[in-house]
Amino acid sequence: MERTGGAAGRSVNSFPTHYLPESVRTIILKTMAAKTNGTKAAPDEGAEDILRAPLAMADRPKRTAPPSDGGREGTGTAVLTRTRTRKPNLYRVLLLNDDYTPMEFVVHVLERFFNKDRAEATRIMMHVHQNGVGECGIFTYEVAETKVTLVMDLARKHMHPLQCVMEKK
Ligand code: TYC
Repeated sequence: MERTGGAAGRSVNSFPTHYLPESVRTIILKTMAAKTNGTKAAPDEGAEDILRAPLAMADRPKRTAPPSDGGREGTGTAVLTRTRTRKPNLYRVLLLNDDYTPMEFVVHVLERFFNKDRAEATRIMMHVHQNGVGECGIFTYEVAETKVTLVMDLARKHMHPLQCVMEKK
């Protein structure tokens, strides 16, 4: 009796890999071909490679829906996939000391744009005043860039020479 979903009589190409990234498909098909013709896949071509696959895999666009011929039944071959997530690059936002920006303005900047309370803002301002540079916070690229722009725009509007910069962590 013919069982649907069985491997018997099915070609390698009937395995539903159309929704997988090219790199995964290649590995699965190589593995299945090796099983079908009785040879062993080379160590660097086997399914384990999916687990060691470069991050580029995750960057490929993922297919959301199979084509209209529908998903075919499985062939008994396990499919190993792993999606990797990347930690975002982080940036320190720094204030630089100068001789002219009023201390109260720097405290205000720290409260307004970096959500510091008065005590913490004063501590950071004094640290910058005494050491030349100090950290306001750590953010992803776009957030850090926005904060630098907001600080610099407000400083220029009030004609203070305050400098705010970001540096990659
Ligand atoms: N040094 C400034 C003053 O004496 C105060 C100041 C602190 C300026 C921190 C900039 O980032 C700064 N008025």
